[in-house]
Amino acid sequence: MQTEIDFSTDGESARVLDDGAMLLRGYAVDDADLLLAAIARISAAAPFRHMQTPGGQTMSVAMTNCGPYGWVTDRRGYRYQSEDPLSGQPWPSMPDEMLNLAVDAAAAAGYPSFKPDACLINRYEPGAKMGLHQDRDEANLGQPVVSVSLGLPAVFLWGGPTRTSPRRRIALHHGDVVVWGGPSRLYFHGVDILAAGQAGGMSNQRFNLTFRVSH
Ligand code: MD6
Ligand code: FE
Repeated sequence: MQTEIDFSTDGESARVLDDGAMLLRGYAVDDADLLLAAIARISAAAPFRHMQTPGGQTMSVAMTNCGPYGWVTDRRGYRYQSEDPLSGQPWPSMPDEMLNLAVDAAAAAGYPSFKPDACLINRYEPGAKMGLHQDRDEANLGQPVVSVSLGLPAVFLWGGPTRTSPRRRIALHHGDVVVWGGPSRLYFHGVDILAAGQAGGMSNQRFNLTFRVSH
C-alpha cells in the first residue's frame, strides 16, 4: 500500500517519522559544497563502481566508501571491509567535515554518542533506484544510521518492520538528513526510481551518504 508523496517542507525543520527515526530538513545545506568537494576527492582515490548483489544483479546505484570500513557486496555476500576491493588499499579516510556533520546530526536527533567508522557514498543517476531493504550488516544495531542527501530530490520509501508493512513516500531534498535507530533501526526502506533534473548546483545526480557504526 502506498500513500501520497509527503513533501512537508512547510516550515518545519525536524519531524519524527517513527519511534527512533527523525528527518532533519535541510540540516546539511550549509555544508553541502564542502561535502561535495570531499566526495570528489574520495572518488578520485576510490572510484564509484556498480557492485554486484549476492544474487548476481548489478546495482543501478554506484558506490564508494570512506572511513575505516566500507560496505561492499559481491557474489560472496554483503559485508564491511577495510580495503577497497578494486585497489586492495584502505578506503580514503573520513574527512572531518563529514564526520562532524554526522555526529552533530545524530546528537540533534537524540543519539549523543554516535562515532561512525564507515561512510557509504551512493551515487544515483536518473533511472537508478534502491530496492526495499534493511540495514542489518552492522555488528552494533544499538547505534543509529545517519543519512545525508545531496543533489536531485528522491522519493524515499519508508516502510516498517516487515517487507509488506505499509510504506510512506517521503521526498528527500538537497541537504536533508535522516537519522534513525532505536525501535525503527531495522525498518524496511528503499529509494524510488530517480527522475532527471537539477538541484544543489548539479544536474542529474543524487548523492547519499550513510554513516554507520559497523563494528
Ligand atoms: C538512499 N538510503 O537514501 C539510501 N539506509 O539513497 C538508505 O538505504 C538508508 O538513507 C539506512 C539509513 C538511512 C538511509
Ligand atoms: Fe539502507
